[in-house]
Amino acid sequence: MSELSDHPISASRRRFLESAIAGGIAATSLAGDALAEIGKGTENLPPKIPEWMKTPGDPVGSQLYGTPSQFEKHVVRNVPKNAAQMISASSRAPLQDLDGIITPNGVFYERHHGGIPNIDPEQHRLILHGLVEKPLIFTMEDIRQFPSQSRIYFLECSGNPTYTKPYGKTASDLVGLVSCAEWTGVSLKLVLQEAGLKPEAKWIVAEGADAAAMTRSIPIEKCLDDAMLVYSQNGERLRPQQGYPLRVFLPGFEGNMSVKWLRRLKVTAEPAYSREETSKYTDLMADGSSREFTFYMEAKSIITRPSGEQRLSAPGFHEITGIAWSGHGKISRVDISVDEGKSWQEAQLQDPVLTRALTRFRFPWRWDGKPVVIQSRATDETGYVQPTLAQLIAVRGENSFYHNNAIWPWRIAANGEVTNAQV
Ligand SMILES: Nc1nc2c(c(=O)[nH]1)N[C@H]1C(S)=C(S)[C@@H](COP(=O)(O)O)O[C@H]1N2
Ligand SMILES: [Mo]
Repeated sequence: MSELSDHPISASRRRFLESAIAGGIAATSLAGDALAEIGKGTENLPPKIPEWMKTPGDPVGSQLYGTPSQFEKHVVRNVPKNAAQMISASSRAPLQDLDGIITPNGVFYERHHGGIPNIDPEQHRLILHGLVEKPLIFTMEDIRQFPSQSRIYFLECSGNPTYTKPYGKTASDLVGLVSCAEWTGVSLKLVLQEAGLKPEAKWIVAEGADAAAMTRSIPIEKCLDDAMLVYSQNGERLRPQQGYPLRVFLPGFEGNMSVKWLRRLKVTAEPAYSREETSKYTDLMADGSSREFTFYMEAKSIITRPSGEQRLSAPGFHEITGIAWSGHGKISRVDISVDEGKSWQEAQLQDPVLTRALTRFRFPWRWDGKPVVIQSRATDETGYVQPTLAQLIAVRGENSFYHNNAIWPWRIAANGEVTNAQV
């Protein structure tokens, strides 16, 4: 309660919260002989002393690089079943098991087109050439000599989820190709100033040092705005999966453009029209034209708890919580519906609400035990409102593959089981 009451909330909202929670939490009362009852049949429950209190635990440093408790083994990346495609495939973050807005590095989503290269940073170089006054080649040490900056941003694949059915069962199946971290590196603008851009410079073609040599063209405006060259993630060096030792990071743009294992930046007058911006990462519209260079990830949200394959233990108080984000800036509000979208109520946004980062939302709710459909709808600071799947298809047709930012409803059955309500 103290966390909720730290926020400036209206008296009527406070009354709602208190009545929603009062008597609704599924804890066992300690009145009467309950304590003696609890301890029956096990050595570890009150009033007995649990076994882990009777001898000292493992020594300090018994794990030189810490890992989660053995009881959290299920909180891992969500990997597709088809092992044959693992070289060009993706794994998803276990969104339904995570709290807050930062994705731990070990479960950050992955998308690789040619596997994960094993790069020795001593032997890695970044070449900057093309329409520049002074072509340059950098070692990792050179890159780290620039003034650094740290920023919290989400990264999302534009195929999250694709338009293609089936849509999957859990929050991770659906939109697990999004994660959020604190990124440290250098402003790309600063590095470009070192080389000096020629007046004709309009695009920068970034190339990865992976077996796919993945290549994307970035408009110069973005390169001179908030684009970064990143070498650290959540305080430690990038993981190999995330582009060690160096990647481009383009806040709010589709994940594909944040080229990992970055080896080359070529300044050009035209885009490269590489595979990843023609054959892939464009969308066929209903009239036969193609939407290309769909840079921005539009506002989106998902309820992560309760969500697919979870189960509400009993009627009573439940917090509805999830994440919202927008490539255009900050999330300004998230609304929740608990009646199949007929009416909406505003959720609380957890501080900090950062630009182009995940934002955590919370909504206190009392479940009456009847079947219900719950869903969240994000609005960003530009006023853009997250659409329903039907609204999205009405605008974009059925041939699209990327940029599905539809509202995602969950159905809760009378027995508490949560399933994907979007058939
Ligand atoms: N060199 C290179 N960069 C790449 C890719 C790749 O396969 N090779 N995949 C892209 C795609 S499609 C996405 S969504 C993001 C995924 O970044 P992550 O694996 O760190 O989550 O990286 C992008 N950068
Ligand atoms: Mo992607």
